[in-house]
Amino acid sequence: MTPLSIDAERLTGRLQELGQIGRDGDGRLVRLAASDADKAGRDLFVAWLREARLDLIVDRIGNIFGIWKDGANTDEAPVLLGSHIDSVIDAGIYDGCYGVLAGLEVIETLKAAGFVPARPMAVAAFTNEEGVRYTPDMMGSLVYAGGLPVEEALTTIGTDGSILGAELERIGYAGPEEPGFLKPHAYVELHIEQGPVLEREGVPIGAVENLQGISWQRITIQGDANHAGTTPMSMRRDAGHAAARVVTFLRDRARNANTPTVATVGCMSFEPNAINVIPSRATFTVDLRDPDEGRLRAEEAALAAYLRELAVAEDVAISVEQLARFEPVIFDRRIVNLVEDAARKRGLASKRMTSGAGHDAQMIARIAPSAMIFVPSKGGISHNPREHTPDADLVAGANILLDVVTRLAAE
Ligand code: HGY
Ligand code: MN
Ligand code: MN
Repeated sequence: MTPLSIDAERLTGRLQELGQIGRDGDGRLVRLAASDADKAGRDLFVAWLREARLDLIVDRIGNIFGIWKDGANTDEAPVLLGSHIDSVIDAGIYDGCYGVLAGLEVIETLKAAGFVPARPMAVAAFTNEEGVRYTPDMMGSLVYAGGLPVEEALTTIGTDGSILGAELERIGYAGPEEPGFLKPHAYVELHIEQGPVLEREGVPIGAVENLQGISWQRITIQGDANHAGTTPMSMRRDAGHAAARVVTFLRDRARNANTPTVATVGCMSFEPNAINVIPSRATFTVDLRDPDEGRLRAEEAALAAYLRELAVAEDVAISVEQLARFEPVIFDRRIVNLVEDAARKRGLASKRMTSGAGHDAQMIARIAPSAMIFVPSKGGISHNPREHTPDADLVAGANILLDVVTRLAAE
């Protein structure tokens, strides 16, 4: 008997359609949390939820839920699918959106096939997974899982000086429901790998068993502005140079460590930012990650020690603000086995792997058995408009999600 399959054209067509929402004047995809572009993407997703005749609920942090109850025992906890539709700057079209639209696709496929689930099913689009405009990342799912009070999250000030709660009100997604209103029986998130492993090994399905720890910091170095031409090198308090030393310290340490540790300085700004003025201030971010909590702590301690030495050596003042800190997460073994089992039954190879990226699943894992399914990323590229996954891989991943969810919904 041919196994049930999702509607490939509908899924890939919607991915392309949503992928056009939130393009800026240069054609870049910039759908930052709670922006007008995010609103437009949310509105399109909500329209598809209504078309699918799902119950629509929005919670106070703007998480959107489409819930399918027909015939199910509504006393039972639902199987939850989902991801996010907010993006980074100049993003690809698959990160997050693939998991949200595949979750909806799975529900629509099961409905059309006359499947009567023993328990309800729901698909969620979580607010502000990327954390680019408001930190921390995975904010909507973190609030949903009880890791951050919603009142505190709503007061978050963005990189543009906006306030998250006011922005959610403005775009019409400050919902009434308390975050955490629905306790999932299980959560499964389908996502592009965003790394090179699956493509390099020619494996179509990743059974994600764990996710690495994340540490985000904002560092401010205060020196002295002075004349670029008249100030001798020995008399400078150059915040720009000190910042550059931190960047090379982090990179050299991570590259030479021979561990999975990764370190990234993604944002940096100088003041007064003038060609002939020695920077008085440098503000930059540090993203440290490692699957091992002990090593991640050691990396944070090494950076702190280096900053203390640097402050003395460069005669500058250095302050640090923690923006996000999440420990590594181990996903639910049973669901990981279901993913491998589903792949085997469809004749697909699968590989157990660690997620290098953060995902909403790491937050929902705090309140329900959770796991993730990866599909290959072309060239391992993501957070980049060249992000791509072939349709055949997108469909294969969605069918594995379909099979896993069918098993979970029937129990
Ligand atoms: O930062 C991350 O790993 C995710 O894309 N928010
Ligand atoms: Mn993502
Ligand atoms: Mn991302």
